[in-house]
Amino acid sequence: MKNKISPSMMCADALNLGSTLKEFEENGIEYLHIDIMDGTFVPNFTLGTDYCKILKNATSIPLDIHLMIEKPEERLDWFPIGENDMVSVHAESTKHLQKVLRAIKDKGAKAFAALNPATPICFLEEVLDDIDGVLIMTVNPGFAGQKLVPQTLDKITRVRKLLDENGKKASEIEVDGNVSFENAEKMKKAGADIFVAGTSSVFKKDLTLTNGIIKLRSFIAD
Ligand code: S6P
Ligand code: MG
Repeated sequence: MKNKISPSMMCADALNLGSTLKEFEENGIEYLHIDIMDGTFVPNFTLGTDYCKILKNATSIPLDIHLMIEKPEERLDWFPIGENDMVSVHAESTKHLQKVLRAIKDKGAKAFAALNPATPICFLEEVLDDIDGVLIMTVNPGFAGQKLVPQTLDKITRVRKLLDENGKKASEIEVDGNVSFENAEKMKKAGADIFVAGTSSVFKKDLTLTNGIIKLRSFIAD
C-alpha cells in the first residue's frame, strides 16, 4: 500500500492558499486534511464548511475531512463530500457511529473511524465492515504543534493487527498529531499508511513546502 501524505490545512498560510495548493498538486499530494472543530467536542474552532467548498472548487486533490464535532449525524450534509474524499468521525462524538459511517459511504466517500489517544481500540470491533480505515489521534485533538502521546505508537500496531486478523488488510491507518519526520518513521514501522503533516514536517518553518514533502516521503518510504 502506498504511503500517503495529507497536509493539515489549519497549518497552511491562509494568505497564500493558491500557491500552496499548486505546490501540493505539483508534488502529488494525496489528500488535504481539513480539521473541523466545534468548540465543544474539542476546545477550538478552526476550518468550516465554506472552506471545504472553496478547496473543492480550487483543486482536484481529494479532501480528508476530520470531523471533531458533536452530533456529526446531523451535520454531514453541510459538507461537500465527493467520491474520492475521505471523512473521519470520532467514536467518542456520537451515539450513532455506525449510522454516520454508513452515511459517509453512501455518499461514495471513504469512511474512517477516529479514536482519541485514551479511547480503546475495541470501539472499532463492531464497525469493521463499515470503515475504510481508522484515524488514530497521536495527540489529543484541538491544536497543532503538540507533543506525541507516546503510547499511541503501540496503538497503531494493535489496530493494524485487529484489522489484519479480521480480513481487513485493505483498510488503512491514518495518523494525526506531531507527525514529525522522526515520529513518521516510527509510525510507518508500526503500520501507518496516511500521514497528516503539520508544523513539524511539511509546514516546518525552516523548509519550503516542496522540501518538507520530499523529506517526509523519504522517512515513510517502503
Ligand atoms: C489536531 C488536528 C490535527 C493538527 C495536526 C497539526 O487536533 O486534528 O490535524 O492539525 O496534527 O500537525 P502538528 O504536526 O502540528 O501536530
Ligand atoms: Mg486532524
